[in-house]
Amino acid sequence: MRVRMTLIEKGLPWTSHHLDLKLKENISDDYFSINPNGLVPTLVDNGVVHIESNDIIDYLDETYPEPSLRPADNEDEMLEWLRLAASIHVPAVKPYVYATKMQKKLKKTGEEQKKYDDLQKNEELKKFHSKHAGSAAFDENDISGAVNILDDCFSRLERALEGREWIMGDRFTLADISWIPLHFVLDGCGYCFENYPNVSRWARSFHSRESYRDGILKWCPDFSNV
Ligand SMILES: N[C@@H](CCC(=O)N[C@@H](CS)C(=O)NCC(=O)O)C(=O)O
Repeated sequence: MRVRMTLIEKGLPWTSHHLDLKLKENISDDYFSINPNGLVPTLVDNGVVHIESNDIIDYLDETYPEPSLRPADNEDEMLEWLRLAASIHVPAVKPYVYATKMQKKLKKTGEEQKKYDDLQKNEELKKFHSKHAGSAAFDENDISGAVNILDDCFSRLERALEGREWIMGDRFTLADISWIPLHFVLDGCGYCFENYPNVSRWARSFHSRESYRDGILKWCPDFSNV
């Protein structure tokens, strides 16, 4: 979602190779040879492979500078928002999404699990996925642990958006692109945004952007229905 939004905002052409995670299309020798974590997205640009969505959007904005998706100053603060989004992915976002919605839909067969365990070398991801392997399951504790972290982050975002249209001020930047998919996905999983009026106003603003419609909704009209 982040990468598509960035490509659209910058008017860059790309070829999509969509992987269906429910069909475990990411669990293959071919895909792990491109992305050693077996995660989407991956960008191949001029024959060079790029992984990690927050790094990819930063790379795209550095490499194809116009129109710029950085603030005129205070770039460090913008990059801090990207780092924060990346840092909560495995500790909070994934557990919340799996515990509330996806674990049954993404359950691996014994054979798929074996293939995954052979291919996956990243210990953090191995540990994460072992929590819904076989008869194991994410539970209420996973949800409450995740919610504590998410509440901290969205309280921070709420303060940052006080009196601002976008996270960095007047200009729409990579900080917004980094956090929009989190809002979309978590909202679809039932995370409550009621206590965050500034975040809700920000969401109303990004809902009218072409990059949101074509980079997110076109591919996934409603995350609560996936
Ligand atoms: N830190 C990674 C996280 C990517 C990620 O977790 N992608 C999910 C889909 S949103 C995925 O590929 N899940 C499959 C899996 O966990 O095996 C990034 O931002 O690129």
